Amino acid sequence: MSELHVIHIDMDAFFAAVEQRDKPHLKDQPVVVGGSSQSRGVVSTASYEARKFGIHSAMSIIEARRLCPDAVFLPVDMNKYKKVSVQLRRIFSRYTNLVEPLSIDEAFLDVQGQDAVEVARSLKAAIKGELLLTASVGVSYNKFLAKLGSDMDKPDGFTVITVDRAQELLPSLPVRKIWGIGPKSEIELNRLGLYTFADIATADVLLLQKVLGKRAHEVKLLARGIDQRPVEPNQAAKSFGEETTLNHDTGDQDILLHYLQDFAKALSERLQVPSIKAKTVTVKIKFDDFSECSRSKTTQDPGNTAEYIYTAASRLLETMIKEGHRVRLIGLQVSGFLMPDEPEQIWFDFLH
Ligand code: TTP
Ligand code: MG
Repeated sequence: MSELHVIHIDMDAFFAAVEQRDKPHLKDQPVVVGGSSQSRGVVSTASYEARKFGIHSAMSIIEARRLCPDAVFLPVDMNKYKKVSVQLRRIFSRYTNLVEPLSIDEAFLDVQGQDAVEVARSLKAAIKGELLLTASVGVSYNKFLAKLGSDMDKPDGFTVITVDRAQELLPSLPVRKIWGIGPKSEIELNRLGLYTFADIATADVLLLQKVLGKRAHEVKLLARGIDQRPVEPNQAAKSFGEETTLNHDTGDQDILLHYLQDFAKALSERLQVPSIKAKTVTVKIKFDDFSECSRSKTTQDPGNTAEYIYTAASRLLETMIKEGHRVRLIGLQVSGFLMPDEPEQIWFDFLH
């Protein structure tokens, strides 16, 4: 589908821009926001003025100080940036429900049926008018090209990539601009003589597989500007559960704990792949007289390891066992999800 309907928004120098907004004397100054104001830690981000000195995210603060001793170094004020992120999402939600947040300062919007260019303009204006911040926006007919667009004209950028524009633009772009091609793959592709999107688009898929494995086909399509992935809004919080009816009814707590351990392991794997954390653990039991009992524990400190789930579950089980009753079914459930794209979780990802 070639209709322009996907918008990608990415805030400019997000943490630093929020600081410059809130401390007007820092406007137009090199500002570095980093893990620590002392000489340890790494740069979270740098204002565009500081980037001119070569400072960038993930660089050590020591190196940043060396490059620009006169820059203003500020600690990370995560709670403040999270609040701005929430305000930003409220603005997005005025235009569509189809919002897929990618990180604390970045999201895709699907605005099918509306004038996407008009919506993108209005969004930028709302962000500037209400949050006093600038965003860079890409508008296109799929996610890959919208994201490519938002990155092309930073800061305060506005790029529309139509089918015709994609045909002009894509062939000469370097391979690292393809989604998922990191520095390592870039070097390996270059070694095979593949430097541009055009090279990838016309390369033998078997050759690409040497570097990209299963992704070869998808990358070849991306290089031609083809991307079928839909914008996927946050799923409402759900639950995952495992349960089993025992072969023989039992009152033996060790056997029941063993089941909980297996369930905890399985559930933890399901949570960890998409990097979801759960706040609530629930144990369910059916007794041999068919009576049922279910108890939950909700923590302020969500987790997704087998140990986290099992610890909560085993404590719950202790309170549920009834003297003289055997258990015929046992189940374990996790719910109250914290999705990976929620700001807290994103920050967690940065730290680890
Ligand atoms: P980005 O959008 O990658 O960067 P940015 O908004 O600072 O700058 P740009 O104009 O290039 O988009 O990341 C958003 C925020 O996430 C950034 O302001 C700080 C934080 N962050 C880190 O803490 N560590 C990192 O390594 C990166 C890349 C970002
Ligand atoms: Mg950004």
